[in-house]
Amino acid sequence: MKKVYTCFCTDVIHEGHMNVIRNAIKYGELIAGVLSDAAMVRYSRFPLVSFEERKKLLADIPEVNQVVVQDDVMYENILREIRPDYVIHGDDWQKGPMKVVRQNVIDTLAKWGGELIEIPYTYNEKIRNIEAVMRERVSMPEYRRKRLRKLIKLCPIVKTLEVHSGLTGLIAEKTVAFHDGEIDQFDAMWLSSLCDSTAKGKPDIELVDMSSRLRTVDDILEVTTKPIILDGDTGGLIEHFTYNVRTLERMGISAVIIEDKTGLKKNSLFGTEVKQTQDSIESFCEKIRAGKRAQREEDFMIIARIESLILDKGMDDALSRAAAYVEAGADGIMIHSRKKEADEIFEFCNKFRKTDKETPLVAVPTSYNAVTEEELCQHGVNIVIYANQLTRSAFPAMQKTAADILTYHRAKEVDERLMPIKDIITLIDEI
Ligand code: SPV
Ligand code: MG
Repeated sequence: MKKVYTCFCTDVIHEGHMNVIRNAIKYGELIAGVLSDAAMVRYSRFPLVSFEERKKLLADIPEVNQVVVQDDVMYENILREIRPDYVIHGDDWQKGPMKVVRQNVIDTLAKWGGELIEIPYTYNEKIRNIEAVMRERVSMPEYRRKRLRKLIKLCPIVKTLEVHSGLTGLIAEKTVAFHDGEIDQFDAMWLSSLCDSTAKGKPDIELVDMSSRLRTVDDILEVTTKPIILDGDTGGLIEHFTYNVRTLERMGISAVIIEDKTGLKKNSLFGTEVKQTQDSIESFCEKIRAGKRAQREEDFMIIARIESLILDKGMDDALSRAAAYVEAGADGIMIHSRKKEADEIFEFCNKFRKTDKETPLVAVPTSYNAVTEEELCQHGVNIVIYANQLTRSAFPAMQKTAADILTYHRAKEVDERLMPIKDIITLIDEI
């Protein structure tokens, strides 16, 4: 009997999947792969039902002979193990990001003369509706909010990109990259105070108030599904912070990060060039405790951001604050640095991890940007935030375009480097 392999990356089995299955069994006995949760979040879909349920979904189909776990988006390892005569898949992966995965299947099967069979992808109104409902569901507050905690467990490091508008939200949501045979995308979004303020042409001094920040949050929520970490600045007055915690939870925000500064907040990357006052440990712990008391849902996270290294207060101060903030109930610690090298971040993480193996650590490698995700991960960092790179890339591009139009008194010279109109109008999905 010939062996046929197909892999599923889905929370529901619909008639499109059944069509693949019915075709598969014409070629031999069917082995169905179920993509692991960790692989599923690497590309395309965040699972809505548990891995066990997804496995059972396949095992319950009479035509399926055996169910195996596929740990990688790429098929190579599982195919080497099973050595199927055929892999069967819908022809929808011939275009778009999945074509790299398709090529990986073709190359691997060629090693033993196996064959890829592609059948026309079933795409009707009913399937379109099922997929739209699933997509909608992942964006709902109760699903989105808890997704960050799940990602911390599933991913070696949660890759988080700055967003400050619906458009930048779409970029964080949809960008997929291939490198060294790997497919990758961002896991979460960081709603930076610096970039949100900059987009509004305002300084990063808590001048853009929470109502305005929440407008931005809403724009992003409307067009994305990935979890949001909100830069909560100092958290403001305790009475305001507790109120905001509830609002953020209700909206489906996964985490707020508040920094231990007080008075007029200035951006951390100014360091000691400007006057910045660190809050006392007691007062900041009180803010954390009040926030945790106000919170209604367990999955929401309040992450404490330590500014000791930014303000040259030393490593011991940073470490004792970290311990105190965790004791007060912080669900994570963000340690910030404005050094060019990652040494002080590594030192902090190593020392922190000696006594605390669990509390998630967050790093923002803006100034120490040569550090790799792998290095951060090796030092116990759970979340990496690329805090402002989209804003910093868009700004000079727009300035240059404006200056060139003024210089040439027409738009022809700038047009070559612009996104075609056709592309920009198809960038946004219609419902
Ligand atoms: C932000 O992005 O607004 C931050 C990070 O708070 S930093 O700008 O590095 O202070
Ligand atoms: Mg900020």
